[in-house]
Amino acid sequence: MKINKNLIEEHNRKKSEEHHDTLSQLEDQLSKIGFRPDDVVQKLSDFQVAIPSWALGAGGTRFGRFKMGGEPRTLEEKIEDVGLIHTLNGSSGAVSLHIPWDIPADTDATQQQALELGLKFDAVNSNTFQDQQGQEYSYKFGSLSHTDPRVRDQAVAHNIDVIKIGDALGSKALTVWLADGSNFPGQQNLRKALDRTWQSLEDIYSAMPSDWTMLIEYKPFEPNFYSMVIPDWGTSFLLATKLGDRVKTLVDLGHHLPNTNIEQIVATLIMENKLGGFHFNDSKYADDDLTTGSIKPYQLFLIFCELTDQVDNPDDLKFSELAWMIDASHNVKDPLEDLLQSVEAIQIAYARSLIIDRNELESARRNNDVSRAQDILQMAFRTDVRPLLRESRLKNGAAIQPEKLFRELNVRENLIRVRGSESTATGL
Ligand code: LRH
Ligand code: MN
Repeated sequence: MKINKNLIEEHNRKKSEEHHDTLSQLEDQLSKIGFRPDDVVQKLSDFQVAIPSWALGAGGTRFGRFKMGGEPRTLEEKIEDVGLIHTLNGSSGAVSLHIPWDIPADTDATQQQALELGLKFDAVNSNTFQDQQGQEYSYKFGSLSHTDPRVRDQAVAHNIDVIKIGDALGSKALTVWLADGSNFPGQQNLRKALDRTWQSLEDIYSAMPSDWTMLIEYKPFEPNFYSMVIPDWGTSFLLATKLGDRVKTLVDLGHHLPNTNIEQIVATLIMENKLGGFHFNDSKYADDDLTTGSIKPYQLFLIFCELTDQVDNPDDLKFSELAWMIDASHNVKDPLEDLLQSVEAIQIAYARSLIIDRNELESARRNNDVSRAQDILQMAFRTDVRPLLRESRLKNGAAIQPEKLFRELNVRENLIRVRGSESTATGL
């Protein structure tokens, strides 16, 4: 389904007055405390969040999966849906593919379709956590860490194939997440498993084009429940440091044990120039893959506070070099609406972190004025920055209120009319 630009303009005309009222109020408020709202709006309109190709249908758990209706049945329909999200919010100009769930039959045609929708291809994801039809060796007991070199070679070859597909589409990064690990003490030689993983990653790294980046994603448990070969940021960081400059750590927000201080992990990775990007989502308990900002919006804000803290180190983090991606699974919400909400929540956290009075904050920190430091941070967190987001969407030719227009245009009903209520998307 394509959304005609006229429908966007008509929607914006209706919303324009209300929008400009709230915007000018916020602009006054921010100018009074020395901020240039236009700078924030510019940063927001330049900021694009990649949509995962595996999260455009209904997700599920082992306890059940409830069809959404109108789910994309092909890669072409998936890219169409990402294009639809991008048309509505102007901030989702990239798609992250998962191979083999989304192997393009014709990479030129796929790239052409994406181009027409204003989409690029962000990191491509390999998959050595499932066995494919006709696969010679099983990944039941691991892949890059497997005790059998034939299985490791098969997994390395798969990653190199994924790089080739990504390269043909213009992607510049490979995300490696391993389900490898063990379910019981004694099952695995932990050191040897990590050493084999390192060797295998080295083989993949040496096959990577010189302008590509490898993103190593860590996870403490699931689908293994005693040990994972890459369980935490430290192990990912260790491998990235041992392998080379173009290997970085990918932070999936759902891949942390309860109460982990993720913003501190991000701060450390930035300091070591080893932060490669994010899989944004939210969680209450485990890798729940819920809507970003739906459970812990303050944590998301604190993560962006570290990302935009460039007072004393202006050039240590180039936003354009990081992979900003969502990784979610939609069990009860409409996937497209859920993704619109996630992008909005990420932009809100980003914008709030850009209106922190950094000089005041640093002086409070230097003087150990703890309460003042918290007040400065929370002043920004308590600011409703949505008028800036709306203005950045206007700037990008998108809808002032994408979620509202999504509903007004009955997008899901239209997709069900075209694709049927039983259509099922590949992915999680
Ligand atoms: C693992 C993970 C990883 C994927 C998958 C879809 O939990 O976060 O990023 O490949 O989800
Ligand atoms: Mn992930």
